[in-house]
Amino acid sequence: MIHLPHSMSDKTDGPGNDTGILTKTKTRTQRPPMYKVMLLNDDYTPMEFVVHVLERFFGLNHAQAFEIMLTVHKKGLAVVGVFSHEVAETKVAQVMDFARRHQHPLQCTMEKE
Ligand code: TYC
Repeated sequence: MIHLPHSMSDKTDGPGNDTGILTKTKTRTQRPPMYKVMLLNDDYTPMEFVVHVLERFFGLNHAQAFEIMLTVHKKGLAVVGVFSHEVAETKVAQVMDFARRHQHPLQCTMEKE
């Protein structure tokens, strides 16, 4: 009994051509694409508001949130997390809506990794 790697499967050579010979077909397991969610700097959104956003929507503790906020402030942007497409879209929408409701120009975007 020959043990096949997980990426190989046995199949017959097909309908109308079934000789009973088993052929080995290589398969590739696809991981779903992941998306970076980023915060962008601006001159008007208060630092405390950005820290609050990072705690509230990204589950960061106060020290982590403050550090990322400072990185955005100094460098212009920072990745705040990496998520599936659906989760990334939800985070971006939540942040954009929360910023708009508080009349801050804070921008949050996503980008394929
Ligand atoms: N630059 C803003 C200030 O000086 C603070 C800030 C940080 C704004 C991060 C947006 O994503 C941001 N008040």
